[in-house]
Parts: sequence; structure tokens; C-alpha cells
Amino acid sequence: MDSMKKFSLENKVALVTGAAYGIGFAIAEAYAKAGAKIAFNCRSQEHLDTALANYKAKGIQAKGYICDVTEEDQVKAMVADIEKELGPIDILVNNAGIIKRIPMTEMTVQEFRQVVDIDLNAPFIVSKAVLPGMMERRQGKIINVCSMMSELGRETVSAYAAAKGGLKMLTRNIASEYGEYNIQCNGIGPGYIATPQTAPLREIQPDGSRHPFDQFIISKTPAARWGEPEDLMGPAVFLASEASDFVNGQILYVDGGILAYIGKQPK
Ligand code: NAP
Ligand code: GCO
Repeated sequence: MDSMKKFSLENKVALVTGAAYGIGFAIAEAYAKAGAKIAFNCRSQEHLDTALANYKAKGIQAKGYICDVTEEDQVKAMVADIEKELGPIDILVNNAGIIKRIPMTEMTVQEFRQVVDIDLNAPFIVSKAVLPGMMERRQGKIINVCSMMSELGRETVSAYAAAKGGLKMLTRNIASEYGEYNIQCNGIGPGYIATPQTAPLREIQPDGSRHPFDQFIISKTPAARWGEPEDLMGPAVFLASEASDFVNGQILYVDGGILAYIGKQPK
């Protein structure tokens, strides 16, 4: 086989959760351009309708589903509908996620549980729904969208870091438990990416200056910039394709070098 064909996703069916916009939308777009049929979900009908129009504007006939990934019955029904309408799911990207930035001592147990439910329990639920079919067909790709917070902590993101750290280990465990079925489970670890989720960290200040956190991230990133969702497209296609068939249980960080860098000395 031409080695570059290994990067093709032709005739594959991909489910990208939470792909109404942001990172998930970019990953789904990349998969469509690599030849895959796209299914995505979110909770909001408004987000779904807007997303379908945006996919269509890019020439992508995506199938969209209203489904809360924390609800197992909804997930099972969505997977059944996708497999009926598009065929067996070859690629799952557990992308849907939220963050709450609250000091731990002020965060309620309910708030902590909500973040963990979406960011960690849901990837378990959705992976559990697609694994049997992948096992039967003895092939499949599961990609979990991890985070810098799978490796590092910071103030106010205790629930998110706990969930994303757990997601790193869930990734390794799925790889360990199902590798023998030719199923590869890896993580993609975006650095700081300019999406609605991080918009509060980039708000221009009343005096017109950049947000202090924005300036902090620039100083901590060798690439000296925020990532864009588009920066994740190539790595995500690699992890979904045959080109990564012997890569399993790894977290591929797409972070502009943050994890390798102590940070620029303040002037
Ligand atoms: P985003 O812009 O906030 O988008 C999140 C998406 O998930 C939306 O489509 C949202 O749609 C959906 N969603 C949230 N909860 C859901 C649920 N319970 N069921 C179904 N869909 C749900 O986030 P993003 O920045 O693109 O991040 C996507 C993923 O990358 C997340 O897992 C995030 O933790 C991770 N990540 C982000 C960054 C970054 O810097 N942006 C870096 C590292 C990792 P609805 O609200 O309509 O449901
Ligand atoms: C934050 C940010 C980060 C990013 C991402 C970094 O508040 O620190 O939201 O958590 O979302 O996870 O990889």
C-alpha cells in the first residue's frame, strides 16, 4: 500500500462528540476532508442547527444528534441511529467537555461532579457503547481529548484536572484491555487553544491590554501563541488512521511546546 494511503479515512465512520464548534468541529472537518462520514452530537438544538449549516458551508454532510453524553440511554440510542444511518462506527473521538474555574474551597460537590461526569464518566459511557462493535469487527480507533491538565494542575480547575488526569488513565486502560482486538485508544492533549471554552482567559481588559492569563500563556509557550483548533487537525487524522495502528495508550500533546518549557524569564 502507498504509505500515504495509511493516512486516509476513506469509507470510515467517525463519531466526534461535542463537535458543534471548537476543537470537535475542527477534528470532524479534518476527518471529512480525509474521507470519513461524520456524525456529531451536542445538547443544544440551536448549536446543532448552526453546526449543520457550518458543516454544509464547508461541503460536509455531517449527521448531527441531540445527545447528552452523560446519559447512557441517549448515548446507546445515538450509536444505534448512527450505525443504522451511516454504518458501524470506526472512529470515536470523546471530545465533549466542560470546565468550571472555581477555587476548590468554593466549588460545590455538585459542580465538581458535573465536570467529572462530562469530562470523564461520559468518555467511559460512549466508549462502552462503541467497543462491542469494534471488537466484533476487530478494528477501531478511540481518541480521548485530554489536556495540559492531564499532566499539570493550576488554580481553580481541580475538577477539570482530576477528570482529565483520569481520562489519560482511562485511555491507557482501554488500550491495555482491547489492544488485542486491533483497537487503538490514544489521547490528544491540546495546549491552550482559542475556542469559546478559553474565551474568558483571552478577554481584552478595560484598559485595552491583553488578559493577564493570555500574557502568561504566551510566555509559557515556545511557539509564543495560542493554538487554533486547526492545529489539531493533522494529529487527530494521524490518530484516527491506519498510520497509527501500532500507537496505543499514548497521549499526543499538541501544545506548542508548553510541557517542554520552563517559561520565559520576565524582563
Ligand atoms: P467548547 O468550545 O466549550 O465546546 C464544547 C462542546 O462540547 C460543545 O459542542 C458543547 O455543545 C459540547 N458539550 C458539552 N457538554 C456536553 C454534553 N454533556 N453532551 C454533549 N455535548 C456536550 O470546548 P473546546 O474548547 O472545543 O474543547 C473541546 C474539548 O477539548 C473538551 O474536552 C476540552 O476539555 C478539551 N480541551 C480544550 C482546550 C482548549 O484550550 N480549548 C485544551 C485542551 C483540551 P453543547 O453545549 O451544545 O452540548
Ligand atoms: C484553563 C484552560 C485549560 C484549557 C486546556 C489546556 O482554564 O486552564 O481552560 O484547562 O482548556 O485544558 O490544555
